[in-house]
Amino acid sequence: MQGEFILEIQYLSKEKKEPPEPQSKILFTGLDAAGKTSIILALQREFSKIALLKPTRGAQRRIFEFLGREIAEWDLGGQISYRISYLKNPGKYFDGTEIAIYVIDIQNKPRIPEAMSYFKDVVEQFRKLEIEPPIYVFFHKYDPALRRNAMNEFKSLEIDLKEKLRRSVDYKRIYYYNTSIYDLNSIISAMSEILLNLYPKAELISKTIDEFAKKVDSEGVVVIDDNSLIIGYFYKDEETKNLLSASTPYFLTLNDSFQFTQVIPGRIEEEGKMIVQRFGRNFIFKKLNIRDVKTPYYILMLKGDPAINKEDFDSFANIMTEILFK
Ligand SMILES: Nc1nc2c(ncn2[C@@H]2O[C@H](COP(=O)(O)OP(=O)(O)OP(=O)(O)O)[C@@H](O)[C@H]2O)c(=O)[nH]1
Ligand SMILES: [Mg+2]
Repeated sequence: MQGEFILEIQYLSKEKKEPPEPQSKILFTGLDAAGKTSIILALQREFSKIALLKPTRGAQRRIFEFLGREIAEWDLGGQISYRISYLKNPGKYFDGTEIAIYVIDIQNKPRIPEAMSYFKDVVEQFRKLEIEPPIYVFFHKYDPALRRNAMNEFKSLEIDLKEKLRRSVDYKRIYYYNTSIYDLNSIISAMSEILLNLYPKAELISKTIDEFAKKVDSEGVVVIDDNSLIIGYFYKDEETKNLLSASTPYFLTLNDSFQFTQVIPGRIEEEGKMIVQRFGRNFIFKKLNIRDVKTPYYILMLKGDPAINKEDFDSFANIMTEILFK
């Protein structure tokens, strides 16, 4: 009994010595119907919810983990009455923002002046609070059909908007992304890049993945978490990059659908491995066995030979565990 008690104390004091990483606040803001909640749901692959979306009421918060760090995601409903209340109480809504994502519906041209004006208001709040988080402007609803059919028109709108935004505020760190929920990769790569910037170990992860790819003779490797966020990758060339980034969200979705499927009792399956053969190569999708984590990580790789040596794979998973959680 006594032994157990001591163990518990040691456990507690160990916990105390290593406090969890502080929370990072990431703020989604912009006008109503810009697509903020849809972007968040698309990353969670909650597609059925997107179709039924109602305007967000006030500030909705969600906490999720990215590489062991807690991220507090604030989705600020953009209807005018809410916007007024946020601006009246900036300390409550804007303070502590580490990353701001400002979403603009690029298809709704009549509302662009209103979107620019609220952008200025948001920047003004940061200034008042004496914080200077990077602002990522998403030119959203930049749908694939639009890119195909009205490329020139939207390119010039984009250039014009960037120029106007730049001139409207005196603010250093503003970056731009074109996004659409119909091009999931646009959202995944934007959000992954943004969040990886917060993470000092990103480079080490990248190196580890490079080495693993070489060892197992793979043309490309992507490691993804359960929020569809890419935590590291290696691509041999641009073509591999395009092939892997376009297919990543579909492997995740397919994997989701299998999780709800009843498996025949007694049949053992190999850790959810999926192999798709195309273009004379193999896309291999597999769960990564990272110890002691609540949410799963996955790996998608492109290889000529579909076999992977189990030891290489396990040793990669072990190194990743060391980097991520030690
Ligand atoms: N065409 C297109 N429509 C989109 C896209 N993203 C979202 N939408 C649609 O835009 C509408 C508004 O999306 P929401 O995500 O509710 O917008 P919001 O910014 O959260 O709005 P508030 O909660 O009121 O602030 C929905 O009907 C979505 O289906 C996109 O990339 N392309
Ligand atoms: Mg919303």
